[in-house]
Formats: sequence, structure tokens, C-alpha cells
Amino acid sequence: MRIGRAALSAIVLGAIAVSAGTVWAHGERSQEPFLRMRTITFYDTEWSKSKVKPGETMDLTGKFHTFSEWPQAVNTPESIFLHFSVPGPSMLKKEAWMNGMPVINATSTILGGDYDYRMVLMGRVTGTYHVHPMVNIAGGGPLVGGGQFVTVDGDWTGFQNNVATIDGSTVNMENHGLGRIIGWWGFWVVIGLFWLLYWIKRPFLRRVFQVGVVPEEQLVSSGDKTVAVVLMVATVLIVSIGYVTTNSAYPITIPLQAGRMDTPELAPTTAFTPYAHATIKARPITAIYTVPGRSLGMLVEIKNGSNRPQQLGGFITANLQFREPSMFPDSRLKVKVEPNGPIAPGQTVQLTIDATDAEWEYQRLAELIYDSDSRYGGLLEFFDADKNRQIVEVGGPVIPSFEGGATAMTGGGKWRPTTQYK
Ligand SMILES: [Cu+2]
Repeated sequence: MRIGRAALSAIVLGAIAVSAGTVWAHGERSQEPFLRMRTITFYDTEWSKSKVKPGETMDLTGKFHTFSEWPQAVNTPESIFLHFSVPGPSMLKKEAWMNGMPVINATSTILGGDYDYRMVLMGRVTGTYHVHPMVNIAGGGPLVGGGQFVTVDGDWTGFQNNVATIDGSTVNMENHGLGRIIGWWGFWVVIGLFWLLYWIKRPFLRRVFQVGVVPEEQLVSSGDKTVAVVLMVATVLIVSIGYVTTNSAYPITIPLQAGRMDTPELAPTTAFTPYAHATIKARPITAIYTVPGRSLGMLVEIKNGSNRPQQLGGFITANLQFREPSMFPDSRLKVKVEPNGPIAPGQTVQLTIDATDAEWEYQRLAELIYDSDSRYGGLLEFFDADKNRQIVEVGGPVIPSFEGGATAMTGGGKWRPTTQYK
């Protein structure tokens, strides 16, 4: 049987298309594990809606933690800008808050801090978008939190983005001043084209080869000089007139604000104690990543310095939240804690914490064993009997194991934690 070349390539292309599967989102999984585990850890991310109409708003809320053991390869978050990530201006940010303070400008953060944020997003262009919280670090680039699809549903023709100005008038940001911008742009395009065409018509290329051969009066005539002087004077004059008329049309203007603010520290509440105020101390002893088991096993010494019994209920890293199943039966990702149960006040215990899931591979976090600095990082969540939560940072070196069934305790049957780590 002979298969035509076209048919063969169709089969090959079809096979590639089928095997490629559906490609979604932003490629956030391609960021190196250390960037996702040891810089900014987003948690409690919530999208108030999955569908908005153009002009309708939704809340994007959550918290993020700045990791104390910030990697040397990334600029520290001394100056950050809180934003969200969608493809293009398909949604608008109408408000942004961090720890109860409006953050319109860039702001500073300190390492080891927890920040509570809220952004009010407005639907604009019809479509479905993967919406992430995002923190831009000056000199370091953007770091994104977890993403969820939000659909902007409905016709967006006639969409208005109205804002009230300081002087009390309302302007539609979609087309405010657009006539002036297009008018001036068109005007200068005409002037520029005239100047260009004038010299092309002279003609330009032939005279280049005549430079130094013929007298310069033949290259640039007195008529050329007149045109140049008229254009030069006209340009200065038009710019001045443009400045004066625009200034009188918009008498009250302020420049774009480029200052930096300082976000206050997140105050502890009964329900939530940020890491800076945590009374539980965690000291990592050792950690192992089991490649076949897709499992991160940690051996951590925990000292409960609070006056209530505390139980480890979760481990958060790189937008993944592993939770202890007896406390959170609905959690998709589970963490196994031994010995499990409340730690009495003042008590110090060694816990083995195993976070096992295919997500390590799926999110390409298993690559952390190929980092030149193989260290893990994450947040431990401790809960008292009333489900009040404390956030405790944990992180340290990871040793890979290529054997199945390894845990932080057994180390794959060969490697065991030694006193050198204590
Ligand atoms: Cu995405």
C-alpha cells in the first residue's frame, strides 16, 4: 500500500496534535523551583467570581509570604509592585490593598513578612483568561501566584472605564484625550512624511555619491535651506502652541506618581498569626526528595512556644497546599505527619512530614534536585483546637533519592539523617 506524501504528513501532524494535548495558561510551571518555593509564597488565593460581565468587578484576595532565606540569584523585594496577571488589558485593576493600605505605587516589603492583599478587578474584553495574583520585584521580574480561569462574558462594545477626578468631573479612561493624541500624532506624521518625501524626491541616493565630487551648492540649494529653516521654526512654534493650548485645556494636572510606600506589618489576630509573630519554632533537620515516589519528606524539630496545644495541619509551597487529612478531609493534596496530633505547650518534638503527590512532577517542582542550590522552602500551618492558624517558615537542603519508598526517616533504606545536621 502506498501512502501519498500529503496523507503521510497529515497523519504525522495529527499525531503530534493529539499527543500535545491542550495547552493552557502562562507557562508558570516553567519557572525554576527555587523561584516558586523560596521567593514569594502565595497562599489563601481566592477569586470571588469565575464569570464577570464587562464593567462588573470581582475580588482577587489572598496572602503572600516573603521567604527569609531569599535566593541570592534574585533581587530582594525591597521594592515591589502588586498586580495581577492576565493576557493583555482584558481586565482592569480598579483597587489594590496590602495589609489594609491602598497600594497604588510600588511598596517595600521585608523578608519573612506576610502580606494580606485585595485587588478589585473589572472585566473588560470578552474572553476567558487565566487570572493570577502577581508581584513584580524591582530588578527581579514578576512572580505569579496560583491561577484560575475567569470568563468575561458579554458584549464589551461601548465599555466605559469611568473614574472621578480630584476636581469632581468624571472621565472615561477608554477614550479620555484620545482625540488630541490621534490629532497630534497624525499631524506630526504628515510633517515627518513631507520632510522625508521632500529629500527622497531631490533625489537622496544619487546625491550621496556626489558628495565631495560636485560643489556643495549643487547638493543643497538655497531653496532646500529655506524649507529646512521654515520647518525648524514651525516645529518649535507648533510645539509651544501645543503646550500652551493643552495646558489651558487641562489646567489641573499632576505627574504620574512614582514614589515608593512602606506597607505596615501584618498585625496578628486570634485567627491568624503571621510568621513574624509565630510562637512555634521550626528547625529543619533534614529533607529528602524521592524521585519515584514523588514525595518531599522533611524531618523538622518543632518547639511549641505558645500556651495552647498546636497541631501541624498543612504545608504550603509554590502555590500548592498540602493538608493533613484528619483535619482537612476535603483537601486534594495531603500531607502525612508523624507523630500526628497536638503538640503540648512548651513541648519540643521531631516531626516527619511527607508531602506526596504527582503534582511535584506535574508542576515540574521535582526539578529542584537539579538546581545548583537544591533547597526547598515552604510554610507550615499550625492550628490550635479552635482552628486558629500560625504560619511558620521552613526550608533547607534537599537530598534526592532515586529509590522508591524513601521517607525523611528512612532515606530510601540507605541514607539516614546523621548528627551532623543537628
Ligand atoms: Cu496562568
